[in-house]
Parts: sequence; structure tokens; C-alpha cells
Amino acid sequence: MSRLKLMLAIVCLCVMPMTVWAEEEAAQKEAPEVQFPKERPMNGWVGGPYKVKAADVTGDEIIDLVLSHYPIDAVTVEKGDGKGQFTRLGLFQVPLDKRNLIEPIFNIDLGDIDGDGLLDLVIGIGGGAGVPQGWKALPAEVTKPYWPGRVVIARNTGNGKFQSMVEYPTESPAKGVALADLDGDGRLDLLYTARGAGYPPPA
Ligand SMILES: [Ca+2]
Ligand SMILES: [Ca+2]
Repeated sequence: MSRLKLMLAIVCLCVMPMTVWAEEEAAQKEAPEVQFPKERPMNGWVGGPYKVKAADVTGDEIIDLVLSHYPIDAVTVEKGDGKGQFTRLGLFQVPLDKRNLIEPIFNIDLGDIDGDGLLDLVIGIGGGAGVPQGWKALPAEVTKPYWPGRVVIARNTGNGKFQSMVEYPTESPAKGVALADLDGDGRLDLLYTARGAGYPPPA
């Protein structure tokens, strides 16, 4: 545990002016499927749905589920009907434009960041995908490029969809994320944890 350096950061989020989004896309007729890359090296990591949050993200005052899927960088929205039944409404994938590898999502949280009444999404995501086999025996300079992380904030655009707004880079995978008004100013603050620079250490 002594090698495990925990970093805690707090970022103040600016509350954007409330915006009325007049155009709402029509409900999807078919639920989107979660596509798992066939060629992606798994490195022993398996599994589907990983983290779950229960909250009303559609604005109809009925609890929905937001699921993160560990082997891929995707979040799905499962719309609740208030009777215990859920229907997949949307799928959000973290944009790949700033990286080449698909990375696992470690954690998610929800909060209305822009004050439009819809819960927005924060994601802790990090390296690991594509790490060479036997990485524990490799020197840090070889494995380090695989381990940066980021915290992604995505705006709820309605109808179970999210749009990436901003990313905060972290030196290692962002593990924990949370939204809370820490200083009581009525604006949500962002917290995240990361394992720390230099992880994993050389064997
Ligand atoms: Ca709902
Ligand atoms: Ca919002």
C-alpha cells in the first residue's frame, strides 16, 4: 500500500447559464446494443456492466439506471417505467479523439452541473487497454504511456443521451469520481481520486 499514492483533487465547476434546449431528438425505436471490440486484448479483464447509478436522468421523475461497462468506454441509460422494468434508451461512448486506446471506465457519478434540471455525468477513466502481456515485469518507462487517465464531464442532452463537454487529464487512471457542493455556494464541485504518477512501479 505504501506504493499506492492516492491523489485527491477538487475542481470548481462553473455553472453555465440555464439554456433551454428546444430541440429534443425523437425517441429511438431500437435500443442500442453495446458492442464489445472483438480484437481488443483483454489482459485478463472481463465483464460487462460494472458501475451502476439509480436516478432520474430523463426528467420524468421516474428512476432510471446509468450503467458503465468495464471492458469498453461506454455508459448506457436504462429508462425506468416505475414498475421495475427498464429499457435501454441511450449509449454514450467517451470520445477517442485524444487517445488511441479504448479504456475502461472505473467510476461514474451524476449531478446537474449546468442547472437545466437534468442530471449530467462525470466519468473516471484510465489506461490499461493494450498494456503488454507481462507488464508487471516491464520497466515503468515502457508501461507508463498506457496509464494516464482523465475525468470526463458529459452534459445530459435529454432522451438518455450525453455529450462530452470537458476532460481533465490525470497522470494515472482516475478511479473515483464524485460531485458535491463542498463549500455551500450552490455549485457542484468535482472530486476525483487517482492511483498516482508512476503506477505501476517497476518490478
Ligand atoms: Ca426517468
Ligand atoms: Ca444538467
